[in-house]
Amino acid sequence: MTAISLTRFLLEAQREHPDVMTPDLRLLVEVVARACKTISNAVNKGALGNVLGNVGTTNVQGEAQKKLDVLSNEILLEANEWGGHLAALASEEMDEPHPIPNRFPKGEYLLVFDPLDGSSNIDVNVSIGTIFSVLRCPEGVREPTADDFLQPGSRQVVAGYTVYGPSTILVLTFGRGVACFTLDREQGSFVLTQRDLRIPEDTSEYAINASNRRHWDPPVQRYIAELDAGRTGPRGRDFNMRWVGSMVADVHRILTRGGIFMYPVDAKCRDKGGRLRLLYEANPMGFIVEQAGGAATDGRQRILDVPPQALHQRIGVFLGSRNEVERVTAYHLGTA
Ligand code: AHM
Ligand code: MG
Repeated sequence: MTAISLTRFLLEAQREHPDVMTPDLRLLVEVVARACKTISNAVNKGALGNVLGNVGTTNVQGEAQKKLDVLSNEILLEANEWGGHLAALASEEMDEPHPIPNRFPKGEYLLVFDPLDGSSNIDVNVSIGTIFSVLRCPEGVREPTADDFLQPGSRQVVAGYTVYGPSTILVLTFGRGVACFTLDREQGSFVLTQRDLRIPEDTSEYAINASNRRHWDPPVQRYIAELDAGRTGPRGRDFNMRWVGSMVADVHRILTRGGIFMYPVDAKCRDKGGRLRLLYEANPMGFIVEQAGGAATDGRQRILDVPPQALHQRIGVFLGSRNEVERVTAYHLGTA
């Protein structure tokens, strides 16, 4: 069978779904994928590329920036500035949106990303990745500001993530299911390796940072206690726990074999609104998970329906296998 490259996949998508996959959107995805190949190469070189360690600065969230965080951000900015497909970019690593320089044409899309997710895993050779989300620039807006990015996740036109792991993979949705591509390093191109990823509705695997247990709210305490009680508890079966600490890797496991991923708002992070960010973590992952048949809530409502108030807003996250996400959401709502 002939291998289907990302380029071919996108061209075919453009023919089949011209209403969504416009030529500019196709170019945008290709440019992001190309930038991710460059990031993948830098990650792969590791200590040999002198890319490990901190730069000595903090980002808008007050987190220490790693060399690879900053480098990945620059790679994505430079790749996306000149193509004419974007109106502006925003990133976890920048306080404010990055305008397209005046010397370049502007397009109708907004790109928002976490250039390198799983920062705490960079220096220890554990999987990390890039998360991105594409929105339409509001009509008539020539100089987008942060406010123009504040659109609910249901308005995303594309979402994707990469995992720089044993192999580099790219997972993508444009609202017509989820496809997975694997980087063929010899050819230098992403090759389609799975169409229509589906998350099983039921699962016996969960992911949560259990060191926060003492900070959890009662609905999360109850849900996890029931899972941990195993076969002799109310759930009547044993559950297994996995926590990579890189959302991209934890979500990819769930896309592959099911599971539920949780980062609830708890007493430790309540003043910040949560741990994970809405626009470039929860929304793109929520879109992908829903497109694969799973569910994504903040504990009470669908993540994609939450109207953002700020570019770097945080939110509680419960996503993955539908029946488990619905159960823990019902515990929060008091309906179960
Ligand atoms: P980052 O974008 O700065 O890397 O932070 C997000 C990451 C997620 O990938 C992961 O799920 C979470 O932070 C891990 O948090 P913890 O440190 O509680 O394990
Ligand atoms: Mg992140």
